[in-house]
Amino acid sequence: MLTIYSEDHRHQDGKNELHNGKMVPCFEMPKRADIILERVKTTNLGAIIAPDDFGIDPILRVHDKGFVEFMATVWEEWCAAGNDCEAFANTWPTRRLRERIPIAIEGKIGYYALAIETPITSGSYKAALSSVNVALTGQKKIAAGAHSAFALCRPPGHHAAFDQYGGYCFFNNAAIAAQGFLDDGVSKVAILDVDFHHGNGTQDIFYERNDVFFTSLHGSPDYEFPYFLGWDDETGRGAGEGCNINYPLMPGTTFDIWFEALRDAGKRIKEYGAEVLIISLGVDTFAHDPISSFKLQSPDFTTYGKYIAELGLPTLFVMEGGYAVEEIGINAVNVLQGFEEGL
Ligand code: Q9C
Ligand code: ZN
Repeated sequence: MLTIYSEDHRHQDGKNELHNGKMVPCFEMPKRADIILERVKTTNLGAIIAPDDFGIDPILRVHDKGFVEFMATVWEEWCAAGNDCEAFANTWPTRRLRERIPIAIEGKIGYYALAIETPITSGSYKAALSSVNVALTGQKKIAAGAHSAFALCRPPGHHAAFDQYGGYCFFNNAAIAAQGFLDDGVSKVAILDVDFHHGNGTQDIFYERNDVFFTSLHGSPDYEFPYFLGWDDETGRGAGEGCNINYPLMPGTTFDIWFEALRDAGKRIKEYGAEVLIISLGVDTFAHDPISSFKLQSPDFTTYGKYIAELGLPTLFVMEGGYAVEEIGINAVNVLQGFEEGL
């Protein structure tokens, strides 16, 4: 399987976040991509190529223009306002406040942020653009006839909504790739999100559409980030009714329960009639992930990769979360090797 990778991910390198009452180093760190790349190499998964540059037009197909402009300029405005730390929000348009975009950067960042844990730094925009290019390069390879590709995206993307960043995500790489397939002539795309967290951003982007089917297995929002979306009564709206399926699962969920939900999701993808599949590949379902609570073991990733291949669809793997850094390469590449075994 071909891997697409860019060194530019390094430009996103935040310092700290709050976890269990302590400031700790950001879980979403450059080493994550380094370890995955190393595993791709040591397992001889296949060729590794650098992405092409697609500019911002494909991003504007799924994200708000004002939001993309904000991402391009936030660091400069943050510094111009006299801040000398990483940029993060401290005020939000919560219930009964107005959703009007402030001029001052302190207000604007609250308007566009969905959470506080994702630091914006001088290199965030550059890293986010490179991650989009990685996903789109994989998408183009598949559009040109490849059966699969691995977009080693970093920073991740599935929490990024139409006009919001957060949850370590800036632009929604998987959603941009899905739109890329549609723009290249595919009529039905499925996105299967196996990250531990609900893919709220992807759901948001396609909620009222029937050309992209979105399904996500994740820790129940009663207990887990992003907390405010991801229940099983969210099934899509308008033309999109029936094209969104969530599997909220209890903390402590083991592989047998998880895999049963995955097989149900796979069945729904087949029923929908998808022509292409995108996997939002988070491996934070691993038992030893420091911020998650599912119980998958490393060999389980191979098992489910093999099942994904049995769906028989051209498949683009887009890297999302996974914070047990030492094992992230084994777990991610196990899915890809399982997929190749299942062909
Ligand atoms: N105490 C992805 O996996 N909250 N994002 C962490 C830790 C944010 C995860 C709380 C988790 C975001 C792509
Ligand atoms: Zn996650």
